[in-house]
Amino acid sequence: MSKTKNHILKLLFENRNDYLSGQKISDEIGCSRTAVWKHIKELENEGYSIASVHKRGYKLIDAPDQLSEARIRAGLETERLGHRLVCKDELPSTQKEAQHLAEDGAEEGTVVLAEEQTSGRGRLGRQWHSPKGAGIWMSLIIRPDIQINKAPQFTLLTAAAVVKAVKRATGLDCEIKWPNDILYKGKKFVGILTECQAEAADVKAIIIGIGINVNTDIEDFPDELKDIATSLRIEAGKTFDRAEIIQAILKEIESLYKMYMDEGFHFIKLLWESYAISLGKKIYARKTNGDVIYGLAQGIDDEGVLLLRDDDGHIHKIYSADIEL
Ligand code: BT5
Repeated sequence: MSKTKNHILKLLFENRNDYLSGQKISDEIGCSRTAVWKHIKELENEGYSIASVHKRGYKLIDAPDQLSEARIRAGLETERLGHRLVCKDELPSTQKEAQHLAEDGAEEGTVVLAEEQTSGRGRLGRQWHSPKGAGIWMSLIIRPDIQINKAPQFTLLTAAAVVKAVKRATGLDCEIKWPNDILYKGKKFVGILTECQAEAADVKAIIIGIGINVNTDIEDFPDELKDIATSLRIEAGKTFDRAEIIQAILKEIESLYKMYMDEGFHFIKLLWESYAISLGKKIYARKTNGDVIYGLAQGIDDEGVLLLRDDDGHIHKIYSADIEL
């Protein structure tokens, strides 16, 4: 979408309840009223419904459910995150795209979004099912000045932020399964993948991938996910505005990130623990090397590592595993 058209759309979204005169738009953007009119017509052809009333101007009535830059920016309350938004119809993986952008020096706060991912991925090369228009498939680049051993803390920070944001945007209370799953009534609807670019022990960039099933219907899931996955629409019985959820997530991540940089991991850890379902329960941890440890999930340590006490009282530090409750 051209820059001018994007700007007009942003103004329309920001003034959704009022008419905006053609003159005001052309003054703000610095183009002629005829050019404004032309862009409005183009937007209508793209599916936007815009009322146009003589002497009053234009008013946005309805917009296609599409994650455009203008739609997300209007109502975005962050200072830095989402400063740059890269919105694509289709990508193999937003994570891969964000990795490339970060290598090329993209600034902190850059967000990559796709309506559909053709090779969405989870941890350890697993697939992430990302059908068109049904969810939020996004990757955020941040550049905290930390050592690499602290990077896993950002998975927990993100999970806590997403739980808060989902509650704020939808009213639903969800829970975290260590380290990176967010569940509603035991079914997964969010996955988080945190990847790091580092030089020696210093973090250069953290790429936070977030996948959320928002308006997915049960028949959209492949058979192997039907019993274990869910979506906000399935649970709440209504369709949600994905842009509002993205805005809420970026805002919550920004505020926890600031808290983290000012005060360290302590408060994030407490917040995360308050949402965690596995703590205090006996669980199986299937480690990446295939070993399974059974024990009591005691808590997480200050680096976000899961502490599991086996029946002999031995404490295992679990860095990466799948948890079965
Ligand atoms: C994750 O991995 O849960 C991390 C998923 C991160 C996805 C985001 S989307 C934006 C960004 N771009 C990417 O390419 N990825 C990130 P893991 O813990 O390994 O879980 C993967 C497992 O979750 C799969 O093996 C399935 O069992 C299940 N799964 C796959 N797609 C799902 C979905 N849409 N909803 C629920 N569960 C799913």
